Amino acid sequence: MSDTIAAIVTPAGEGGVGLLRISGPEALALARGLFHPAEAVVSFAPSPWRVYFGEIRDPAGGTLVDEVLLTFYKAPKSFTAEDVVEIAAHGGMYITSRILDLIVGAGARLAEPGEFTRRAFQNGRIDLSQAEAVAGVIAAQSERALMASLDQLKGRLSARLNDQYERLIAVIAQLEASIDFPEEGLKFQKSEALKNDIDGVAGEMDALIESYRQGKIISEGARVAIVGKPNAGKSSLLNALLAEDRAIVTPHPGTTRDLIEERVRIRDIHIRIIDSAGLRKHPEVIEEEGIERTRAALAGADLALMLFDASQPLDENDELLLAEAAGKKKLVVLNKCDLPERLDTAALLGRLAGEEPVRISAREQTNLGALVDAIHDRVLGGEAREPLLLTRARHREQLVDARQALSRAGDSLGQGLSEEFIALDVDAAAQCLGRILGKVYSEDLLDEIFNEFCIGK
Ligand SMILES: Nc1nc2c(ncn2[C@@H]2O[C@H](COP(=O)(O)OP(=O)(O)OP(=O)(O)O)[C@@H](O)[C@H]2O)c(=O)[nH]1
Ligand SMILES: [Mg+2]
Repeated sequence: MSDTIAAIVTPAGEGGVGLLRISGPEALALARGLFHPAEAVVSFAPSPWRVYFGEIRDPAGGTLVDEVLLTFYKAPKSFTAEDVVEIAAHGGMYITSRILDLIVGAGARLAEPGEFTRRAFQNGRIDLSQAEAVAGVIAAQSERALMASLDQLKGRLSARLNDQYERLIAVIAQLEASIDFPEEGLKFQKSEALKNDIDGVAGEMDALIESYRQGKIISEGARVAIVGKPNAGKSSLLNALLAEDRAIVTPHPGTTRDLIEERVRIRDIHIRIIDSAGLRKHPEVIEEEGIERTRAALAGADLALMLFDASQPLDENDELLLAEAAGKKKLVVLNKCDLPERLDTAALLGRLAGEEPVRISAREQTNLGALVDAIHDRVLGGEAREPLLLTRARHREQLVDARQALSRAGDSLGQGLSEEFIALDVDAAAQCLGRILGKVYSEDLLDEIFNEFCIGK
């Protein structure tokens, strides 16, 4: 039997409305001690899911605290699947905390971060991936991020994972049937069918795992580092993208010495864009530290904007850039296209096989639209083949483990190893799916997940 918890669920501060939530077996009894409906009744017995207007009064002395609206949600049709009372008061810090004090004084306990959602999970109203999606929905900063989390909250991801789970359980059942009747063994046909079942699930898992890259960028944003030799126009480009004079621009190479990080929004993606010190083969002492920071920024970036000065021939500093950015996901940008071209672009592109450059002038702000489109496409890396997006590292980790277990199972099957052996790996994969969905969980894991939540959620 759980106790009754309460919290202010709207953010701290002043606003039109401040909402308090009470959840647990005593929710209604507690509220009845404090709430006095406007329509005189002998004993207040609210119908569930209806809104009542009235007053909160301090039971000790009967002083008026606020005029409020009260709603009673009867279990199990409530956020937590327990009895819930919500009180909409005026949104003031003093008023809401005063009402919360009264509720606690009447016997409720202060809710911990995420505890309402945790109860919704523990009472079986939602599974664990749906509970996590609540945090994603609240944190969403764009339409796509919201859609990805709503898909999870509405159970589309759960439905898919549950389906995979059931299919793996069916495979295990077949394997066990063979274990029980060893004289028959795993007939060739049956083994082929099992292999197909396992491969089918594994293929779906691959697509989901792959979707995490996009899901993460959509929900958390991407880091884009502008890198190039001194004077290539990196700071000018940062300023052009921000549409403000953020970074100092001078004709002297070596102007920027430290990292400058700013946020821009490119369509529906949040980007942290980083301007850096120019890469120079023979830096002055004071530049060395800056170049080290450029390297660090490059290492941590999801995309390197490789900036070349098209009005100058390729030099040793450009060579350094080519070496430093090798193996990075990149977008090649040719700057200063307002000046006569002196860069041998054909030779350069020959060394950057497959890269499609964008020609701009950061100073004249030409072709920035095409650059922005290219950044967007490159960061997202094309349309995902999977419409559902994974957005949580925890889900991805479990799927990767599940996928590996299925590979082992497939190999064992191919080698004709014993059914017990194969079943063990298929079971391990199913357990991973179970951990995403919360079929299996530890209190520690729940603590970790719900501590990320705010109080009142
Ligand atoms: N003509 C022309 N000049 C540009 C363009 N972009 C930048 N410049 C000029 O190039 C010089 C260097 O520009 P910055 O933006 O400071 O270059 P940077 O890459 O940040 O240089 P460092 O910080 O020293 O590494 C300045 O005089 C700019 O006005 C451009 O598109 N066309
Ligand atoms: Mg600069």
